Amino acid sequence: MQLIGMLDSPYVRRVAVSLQLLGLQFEHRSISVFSTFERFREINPVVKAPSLICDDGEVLMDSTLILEYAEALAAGRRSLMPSSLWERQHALRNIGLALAACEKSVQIVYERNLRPAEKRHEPWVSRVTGQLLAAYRLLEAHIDARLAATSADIDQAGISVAVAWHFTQQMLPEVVPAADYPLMREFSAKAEALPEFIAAPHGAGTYRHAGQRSS
Ligand SMILES: N[C@@H](CCC(=O)N[C@@H](CS)C(=O)NCC(=O)O)C(=O)O
Repeated sequence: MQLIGMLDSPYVRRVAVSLQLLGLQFEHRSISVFSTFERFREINPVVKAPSLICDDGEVLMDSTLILEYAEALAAGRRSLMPSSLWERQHALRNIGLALAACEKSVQIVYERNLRPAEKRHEPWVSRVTGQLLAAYRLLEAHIDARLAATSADIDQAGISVAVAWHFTQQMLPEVVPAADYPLMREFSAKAEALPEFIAAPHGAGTYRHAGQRSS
C-alpha cells in the first residue's frame, strides 16, 4: 500500500508513525496538495492528505479512517488502541484534543499562507487561536504516566498528541509558547526520539523503511 501526502502534515505523519508501529509495510510518496495539486488529483480527485492507496488500488482518505483500516490489517498482532473501556475512553479524549489542535493549527497556517493579508479576518484568527490554546491547556492538564513513550507501549493517543505538538511547535511556536507546557515538551521529546518518529520526520522528506534506507 502507498501513503500519499507530505510529512509536514500532522495527519500524514500520524499515519506514517502508526503504520510502522503496527508492523505494516508501506511505500510513502511525498506529494503536496498545494505545489503538486494536479499530481495529487490524479490519485485522489478530492485532494486530501493523507490518502492511502490500498493493495487492490482502492483509495482511502482521512487519517482516522486510514488508521481504522490499518488497525484491522494488524488485528491479532498489535493494536494502538487500548482494549479496556476506561483506558480507551481516555485515549479517545486525548486523540480528540490532539486532532482539534492539529485542525486549529492548520487553519491558522492556511490563514497566514493562503489568504492575502488584506482579506484576513482577525476575529476568526482570534477564535481559532483560543480553541487551539484550550486544546493544549487540556492536554497539559491531562498528560500523565498513561501516555507511554516507548515503541513497545506508545498508543494512538501518544502518537497523535506528540505529532500535533511537534507540528504546532514547527509552524506556530509563538502562538503556543513551549515554556508554558512543560509536560507536553517532555513527552514530545521522548516520542520524537523513537525510531518510528525519526524515520518520518516533519517536513518534505520521504519515509523509507529500514531495508530501503540501508540499500
Ligand atoms: N480530518 C482529516 C484532515 C486532513 C487535512 O485537512 N489534510 C490537509 C493537509 S494537512 C489537506 O489535505 N489539505 C488540503 C485541502 O484540504 O484542500 C484527516 O484526519 O486526515
